[in-house]
Amino acid sequence: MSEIRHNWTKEEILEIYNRPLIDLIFEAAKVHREHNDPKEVQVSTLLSIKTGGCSEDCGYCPQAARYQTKIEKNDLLSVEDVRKAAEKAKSAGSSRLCMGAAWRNVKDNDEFDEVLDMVKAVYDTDMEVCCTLGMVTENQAKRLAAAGLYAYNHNIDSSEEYYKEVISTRGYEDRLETLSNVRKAKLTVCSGGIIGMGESPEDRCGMLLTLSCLTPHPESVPINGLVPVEGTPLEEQEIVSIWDMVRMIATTRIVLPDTTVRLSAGRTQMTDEGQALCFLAGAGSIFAGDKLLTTPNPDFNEDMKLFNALGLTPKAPYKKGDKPKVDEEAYKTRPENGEKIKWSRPEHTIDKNVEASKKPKSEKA
Ligand code: SAM
Ligand code: DTB
Ligand code: SF4
Repeated sequence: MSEIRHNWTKEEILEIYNRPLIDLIFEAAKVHREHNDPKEVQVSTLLSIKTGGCSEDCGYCPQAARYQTKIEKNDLLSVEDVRKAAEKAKSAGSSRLCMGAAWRNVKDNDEFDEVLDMVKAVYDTDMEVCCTLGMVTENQAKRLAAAGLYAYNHNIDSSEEYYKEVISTRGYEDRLETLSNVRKAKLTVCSGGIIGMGESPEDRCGMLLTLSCLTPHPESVPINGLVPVEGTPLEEQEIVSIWDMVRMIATTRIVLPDTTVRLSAGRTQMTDEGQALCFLAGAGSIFAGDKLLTTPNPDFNEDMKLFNALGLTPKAPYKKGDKPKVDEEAYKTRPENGEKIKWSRPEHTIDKNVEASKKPKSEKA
């Protein structure tokens, strides 16, 4: 059985990434089979509970308020709407609901209290519950855990060096601080990144190095192919090649053997055969449903056809970890003097992002 290592070097990871693809896939498939049942794939459904109007400047993101994108903005959904969406996702075969909010960070306010009730409502359907709400304090993470949250998604997105090229309104260390708060609350960690933003293989391997230094390793690592969205600074990026995607999935599989590698955004840009190679190379999870947060995703029935063709089955909830216990009093108690989120780079801006935010809508038609 391959060892779980926290002492990988960048050179070792790059050597794996650069292997002849045919050898890389074979090795990754071996590691995958040692640690997981390769016929089971965990299926998650995304639900955007608050869309658009975000104060951050993430260069890939259609939800940043400063870019002129064509998304439909929405205030926070109701608990009832979320419950219905969870039931629908569950009956379609999803075992996890991941709720996303276009927030820089969570605040100890009425909206967060509602999110906690949403977590409890989804928990009551027996699905695994995941949230991605931006930065959180330790207390906020603990309240989410007490409401029945199973996983928190907070991506590091790229290497520390390349992160600065894409986002200026927060630093890499801010992301790592949130991941540490999530761990302190005994939640499972979901953290990965995006390829196709113009980063180098060294950056991709740098991201995997950061993830491999986390103790324990994240339970899940989403690998997103950039979806270039009109109006964002990265709108003109070329779609990442399938070979790069397979290479990244396989390298992640080998470096983090016990982690669930999620083949995430970018699947509409891939063929069935390309996705099959990703499953062979160690992808153990997908986002299903015809929408990610704001961009399209393959139709659920198409995914099930692909599963049938490959002999894959959706994984049952809580197969890799115990169902959390809810503590109503703990999650309903708001702290009196909530801790403030720290911001490590308050003066920093990125030219590319500033330029994109100044472009008038008419230039984009
Ligand atoms: N606001 C929260 C945050 O930033 O953590 C949660 C939502 S945010 C949209 C979740 C993740 O989606 C980002 O960290 C990024 O990795 C991914 N993402 C956003 N836009 C994307 C795009 N155009 N293509 C691929 N992945 C994207
Ligand atoms: C993740 O790594 N990918 C998902 C989920 N975590 C939240 C989000 C992908 C978003 C793609 C762009 C959009 O649909 O807005
Ligand atoms: Fe906001 Fe998250 Fe989008 Fe960044 S990725 S702009 S934090 S919603």
